[in-house]
Amino acid sequence: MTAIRVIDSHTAGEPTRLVLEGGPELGDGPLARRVERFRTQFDNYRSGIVNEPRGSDPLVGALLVPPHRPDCQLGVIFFNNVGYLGMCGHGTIGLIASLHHSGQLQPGSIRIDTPVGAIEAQLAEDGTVSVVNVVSYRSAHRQAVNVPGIGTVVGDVAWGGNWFFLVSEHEQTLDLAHVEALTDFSWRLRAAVNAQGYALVDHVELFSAARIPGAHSRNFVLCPGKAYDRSPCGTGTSAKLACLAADGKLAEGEAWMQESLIGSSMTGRYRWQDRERGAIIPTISGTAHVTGEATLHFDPRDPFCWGIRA
Ligand code: PYC
Repeated sequence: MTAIRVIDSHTAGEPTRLVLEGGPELGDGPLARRVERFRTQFDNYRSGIVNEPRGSDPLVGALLVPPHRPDCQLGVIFFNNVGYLGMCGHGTIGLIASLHHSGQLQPGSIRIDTPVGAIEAQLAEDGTVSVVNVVSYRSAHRQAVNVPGIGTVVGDVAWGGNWFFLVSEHEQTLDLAHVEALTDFSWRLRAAVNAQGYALVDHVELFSAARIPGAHSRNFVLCPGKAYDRSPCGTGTSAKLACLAADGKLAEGEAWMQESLIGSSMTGRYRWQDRERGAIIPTISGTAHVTGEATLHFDPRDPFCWGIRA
């Protein structure tokens, strides 16, 4: 019987399951290549760890692996209910809080290899985690997308470690009572964005006015597996920072507090990597709380041993 040791946490409401022991052996080489091995040879592990009956749709898994880049101390591959993520901001904050909880990490800085580049995480004495993310940028500005049954929606395409379509002009109400309508709108929008030439976009991010004190904006982020992000989404906030920087709406070093649909928050800042090209290096800060430690059992006699798949 396969046994996998995990630590569960949540970052601003969004859950992360860190695999400490018993995960698939992906060999060596660049992490982008190891994700392909995960996808093609061990996808049952992904599904068994995060899908029901052990997990849930919003749960993001984090597999610790040896780093490939020589300047990194750790490597991580993030995955969700339908596939794999390039990077995950809330997941990195959860990973650091979990390693601290288990006594494997003390306050300070650590460089982490991911499939989309090296990141740096800093754990402060008060438990705040700051993640210096991969270079982020906007690749398309004010794209008009024709969404069947909805009409024209205008938004930006941006990279923050995952691909996002970011929309500020819409008539949706960003609160928990409207999750179904938000999900339906964003899901249809994503299909239209993909059909209109942006095939890689797998996250949709809607914005509205902030509600909590100090926040600059509230968001709703629909993830690739149709679950919405309970946190403000670290990679989504990085993409937002890239758009704000490109529009001259946020200065280098200035704080941007992003509020989520559930009223939790993360704070982002950026510095220019290449101002001409609109490339920024974002830093996202937040906190995570450990919610459990467990050994997951995978019984081959269990018909749902490797998760319930759509
Ligand atoms: O925080 O970057 C993030 C994230 C991506 C998907 C869910 N959370």
